[in-house]
Amino acid sequence: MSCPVGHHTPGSGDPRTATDTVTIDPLVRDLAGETARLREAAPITTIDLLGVRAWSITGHAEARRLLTDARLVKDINQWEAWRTGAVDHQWPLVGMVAVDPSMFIADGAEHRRLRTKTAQAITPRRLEALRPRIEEITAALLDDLAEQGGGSVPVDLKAVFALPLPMAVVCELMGVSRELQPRLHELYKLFFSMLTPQDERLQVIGELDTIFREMVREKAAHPVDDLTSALILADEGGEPLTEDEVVGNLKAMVAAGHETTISLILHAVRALLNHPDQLKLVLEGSVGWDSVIEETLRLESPSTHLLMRFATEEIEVGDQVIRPGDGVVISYRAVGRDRSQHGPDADAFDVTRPTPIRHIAFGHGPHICPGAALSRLEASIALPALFARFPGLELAVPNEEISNMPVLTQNDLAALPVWLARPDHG
Ligand code: PLO
Repeated sequence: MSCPVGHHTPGSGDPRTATDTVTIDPLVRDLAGETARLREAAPITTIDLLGVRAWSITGHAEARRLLTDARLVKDINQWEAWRTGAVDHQWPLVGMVAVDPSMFIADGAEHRRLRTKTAQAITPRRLEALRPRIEEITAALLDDLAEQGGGSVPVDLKAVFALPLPMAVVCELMGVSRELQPRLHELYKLFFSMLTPQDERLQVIGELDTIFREMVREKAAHPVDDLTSALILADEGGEPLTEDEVVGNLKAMVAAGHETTISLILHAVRALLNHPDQLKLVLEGSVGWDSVIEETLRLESPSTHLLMRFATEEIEVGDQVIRPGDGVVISYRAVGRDRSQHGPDADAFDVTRPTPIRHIAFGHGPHICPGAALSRLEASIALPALFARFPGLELAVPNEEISNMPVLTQNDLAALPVWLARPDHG
């Protein structure tokens, strides 16, 4: 489908008239090629997102600068294409930008009001209390893996390990019941997939709303010890969140909390299995798991393209001018491979890079990922436990056969088939 954006005055910096636009493939059939094209156009280029033009920021320094620039906002009403109706609910990516009020789309003081309580609940210090529970969930999933892949069959590490782990953790944190988790995953899969017909996606969005709204009402009546209940309860002095805002934050947390960490875990495992020399350094202890995690985040940012911010004023970036009303996407996968930031070998996986690896895969500025520490904690428990339990882990398909999901915004693998121990190796 396409949503033509018409009738605009041409100009060299107009995202709707530039000629060197990179078309983003919704089915992600050649991510390497696409990232390379974007990076060649660094630090900024125009992109075509299913018929809609926007700016894509691909330079590390420029992304950092723009992410703290108050002239770029999250308020969709600042988007000219939205105001004019050129983009509407028929656009397959609408669910990424026109969402409930939540910290994800708020600006300024309103943003702080929506975000503070959640952010404070998941600081590195507060998260230490969660560590034993994450270890327990991990151990149980490793048992499931052994059961399913113990014989002479390969097992999909995504379905049995990388997916249920972050899903269980974020759901426990927010107080989402265990029974709901498989359905939620189904719904989010349909939500993100660009193969889902748009009318079905809108139904999915409706069902997610029903599920979360019921949950919030139930917890408002009977608050328990979870983050959703904490968000409902009024703070002394502070302005309480409305039901819509709690629902919005809850949706954002569950979506971001499971979708992204799956990607981190799978890309780390895949990279290590493709680089046995580096895996050896890690298992010997000469390189830390934190280096594996940070290098994976840099090279394979779970967020390929983050939609979207809108310009309220003219903003110069490189030799381009972003105009008021334009949409701006941060293309994090390209940003992580910016050679002026990471050197000529920016495309290589290398856990021995000097630390800290200064990537911005978790964003930067006021919207920097509030769950970053949780994600790092999950990966730092899951990865060593997996390799300790299955030292013979191997990819069960050639690397080139591992494909991405048809998800435009997320760097999400379709599956990661592995041998826990290859039968012929004993
Ligand atoms: C998912 C749909 C929700 O209704 C709103 C929402 C909030 C946070 C977004 C998330 C959506 C999609 C995945 C995002 C997440 C924030 C971080 C995460 C973009 C749109 C990333 C980085 O991929």
